[in-house]
Amino acid sequence: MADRIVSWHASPSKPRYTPPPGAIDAHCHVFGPMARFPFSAKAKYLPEDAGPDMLFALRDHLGFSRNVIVQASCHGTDNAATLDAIARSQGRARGVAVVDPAIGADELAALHAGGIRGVRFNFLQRLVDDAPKDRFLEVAGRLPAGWHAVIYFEADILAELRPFIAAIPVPVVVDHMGRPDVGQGPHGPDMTAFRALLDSRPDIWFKATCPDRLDIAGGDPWDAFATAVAPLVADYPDRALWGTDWPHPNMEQAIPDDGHLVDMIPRIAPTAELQRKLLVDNPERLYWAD
Ligand code: 0GY
Repeated sequence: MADRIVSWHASPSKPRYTPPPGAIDAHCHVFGPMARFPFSAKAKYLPEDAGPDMLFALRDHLGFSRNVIVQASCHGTDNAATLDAIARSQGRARGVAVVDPAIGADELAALHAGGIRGVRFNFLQRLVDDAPKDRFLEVAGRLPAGWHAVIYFEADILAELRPFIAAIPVPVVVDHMGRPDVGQGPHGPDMTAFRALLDSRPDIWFKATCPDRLDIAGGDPWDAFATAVAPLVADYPDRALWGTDWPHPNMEQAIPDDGHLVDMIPRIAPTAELQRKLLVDNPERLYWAD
């Protein structure tokens, strides 16, 4: 296998923006440590260790209070590293698991006890070997009460996924807004299609995340991202979440400064009320309801 990848900034700046008390970074991951939590044999990338101590130090440095840790594809369906990080957080982290759809009720209950509140269905071919919609729907019908499905896809397959998304029997959270081309602007074809999806169900949420992935052409300070995403947050203020995406899987080429990512928040959510919804109220409803 190839060398292990470092995809995170060595010394992120201190953001100028101060998040509100209780703020939640609702999209981040942990990698390993590999000696305790080996990566999946099917992993498409092999990262260096980026464990809970690093994550919690970053949380404090950026002025956040809590994390939602999303199981990264490099750990496959073994959620041990994510659960270990949640267990070490002293109640300040919850998580999203990736499961074998054949998972049983006892195992789902154990994940719930460990702080998991959703499952992730990943449709990116560069990250996973297969994405069986029928099996995803079957397990989505058996999730513990209060859970949701997180889906990760790119804009070019949104139309094809619409019947699948319509059939998901629990609330849906879309990672990185389904990766629109933000260069098209707030009312380009990708954002228009995404708004149509949001309008199709009242319980579809989205992560207004990853300017570093979606605005590669523009780059930091990611003006095109701000221009395209601020109207979406304004129009759907009760359904937006925010996260760093640390440790930025696969972002070897243009590793973002996490302090700069935090400084994008007032550009996509310009009022204190919007910021409070984005960073506290909305993720609390999804992850800390019980
Ligand atoms: C992200 C994005 C990516 C990777 C993963 O689970 C993962 O490996 O989510 C990606 O490469 O686009 O949200 O972390």
